[in-house]
Amino acid sequence: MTRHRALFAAVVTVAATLTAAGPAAAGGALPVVSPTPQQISRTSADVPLPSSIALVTDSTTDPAAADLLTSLLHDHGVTTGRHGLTIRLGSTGRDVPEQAEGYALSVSRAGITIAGRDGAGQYYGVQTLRQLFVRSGHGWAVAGAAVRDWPDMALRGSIEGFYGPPWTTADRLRQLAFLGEVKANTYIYSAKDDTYLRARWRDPYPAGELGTLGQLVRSAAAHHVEFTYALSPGVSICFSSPSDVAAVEAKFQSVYDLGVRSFSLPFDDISYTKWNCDADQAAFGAPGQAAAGTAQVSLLNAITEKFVKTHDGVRPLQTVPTEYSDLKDSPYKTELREHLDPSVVVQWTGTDVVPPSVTTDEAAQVSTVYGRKVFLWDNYPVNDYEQSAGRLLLAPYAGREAGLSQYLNGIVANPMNQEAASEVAEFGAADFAWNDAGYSPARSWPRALARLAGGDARASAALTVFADLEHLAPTFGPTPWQPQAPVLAARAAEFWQRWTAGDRHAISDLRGYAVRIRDAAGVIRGGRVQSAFVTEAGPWLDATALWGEALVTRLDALAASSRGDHARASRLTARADDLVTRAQAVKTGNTNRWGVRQALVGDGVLDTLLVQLRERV
Ligand code: GDL
Repeated sequence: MTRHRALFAAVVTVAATLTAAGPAAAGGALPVVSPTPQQISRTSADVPLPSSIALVTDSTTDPAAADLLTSLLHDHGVTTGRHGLTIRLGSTGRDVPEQAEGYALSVSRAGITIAGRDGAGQYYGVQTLRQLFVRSGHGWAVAGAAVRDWPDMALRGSIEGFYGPPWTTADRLRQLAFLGEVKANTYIYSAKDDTYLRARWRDPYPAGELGTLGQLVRSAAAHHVEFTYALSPGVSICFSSPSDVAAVEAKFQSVYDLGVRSFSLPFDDISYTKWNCDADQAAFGAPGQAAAGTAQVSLLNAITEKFVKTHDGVRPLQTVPTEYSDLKDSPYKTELREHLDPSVVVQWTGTDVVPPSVTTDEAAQVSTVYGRKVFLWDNYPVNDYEQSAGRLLLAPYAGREAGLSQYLNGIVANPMNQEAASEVAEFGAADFAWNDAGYSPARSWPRALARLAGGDARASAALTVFADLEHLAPTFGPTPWQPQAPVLAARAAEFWQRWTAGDRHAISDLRGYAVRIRDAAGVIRGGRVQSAFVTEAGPWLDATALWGEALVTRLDALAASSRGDHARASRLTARADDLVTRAQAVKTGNTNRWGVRQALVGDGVLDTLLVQLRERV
């Protein structure tokens, strides 16, 4: 049993409350399920999957859940008919949790039952069943288990809220499917450089754009994801102008007609202490923080009254206040606290735009300041700011305190311009938002990487080596909140300790890891890793191969010089110098706000190690 399996089994034991039978019952440890279920236990041996099963549905069965179940069964060579093992899918059944989106799942020789509190619950029950399939001879079986599960936070997912090239339609479709897979229910469409959302917010969509949006909205629904449409009028709106208020309504109406039922009016990153029209001075007084609060509240409350409450099925309006990254009370926040309709959901990024951590104390304080639970806009793994230039952010989702679900109504991660690479951190964010008490970065991160590797163990190991070199998580200041290359840094420290003590075998141990760095790109490219990730990470993979080869060569030079073969040592040193020059010359594509930069790999650790090794040759 691997270490993380062992840890997981321990959690399962604690969480198991369903039956007297624990994980030790027939069948052994259960497969890992992500997000970590609230309650899961082994109840019987694995149930062999016959070639045909009887799928029992009723009027409560959710169509998206039924579609997912049918395709899951077909993918495992099973046809659905009237005979065979019974699978029931619906919203009726014993043991269904009270919580929205909850579900109960049981697998035994008597049949499989998935009962959801609602349609989403059924869908999530199927997503769990998907992870209980295990190989059995030439066919498949399903692990005998009982699960009762529900999310701790009501809103979970991502906000496409970064600057720079927005995601493509293919990126967004991939993201929506991913969110459904990790039981996340929210995608907020708020790309800063999408001209119809911000710069030209008043302009109606051309037919082609509407068609594409409609496709996204349908795809979101098929994955039980709420497509939240975020219009940012703050750059030019005249708050007191009835025609501008009507323009917001018209824009919302145009996407309501496509099926959108969740809306946001973000006011982040605007100048709020000047008016965009003279009329606002007359309506709200001299510009300033309090006046800005009054003006924004007037729009948010008007849209709540005139649009949200008059349209069937529309969720509470969301907003991002202009002051979104601190805890201090202010005249602006006082306006929001005292006058904003209580139904409006307020977003907050933490104690900074990119905070080093988010604690329950902070979340409790901010809910006092805004007079409501807030919705965390989590600026990780976004990489649109200077400190993140040249980087992929592949470290675990970490630094968020267990217990936040009591104070937040949800978390959305703001991702990178690279969609597939963002799924590593987003996987952790979804896991945390589902079950914050059961969350551990050390358990969740390897699962995120294994998922990206398509279950390919070799590729997963290579991705782990690569992600260590893309581990630095910057803040807006000089100090990162997650360090660069912690595994390589620890290996380098151990190497120097042994080297200084005169242990020459230290070279071959570090060389083994250097070979893994050198070969990681080839293994990732040759394995079952998600192809979009391989494309996005291309420059970083190219650079990693060169840096790895440089490290191998430097270690060979050191070995040669310690044997007294100085001619070979100096040949290898020259070769390593050339590899370093070539590695430093690898540039990112122009796919970020920061444009073309050096593709950074293990910077501060790998380059330092190479310099230190050169000095010893
Ligand atoms: C911000 C912006 C966001 C950007 C992020 C990181 C919020 C609410 N707004 O301030 O669009 O991606 O910083 O640069 O975070």
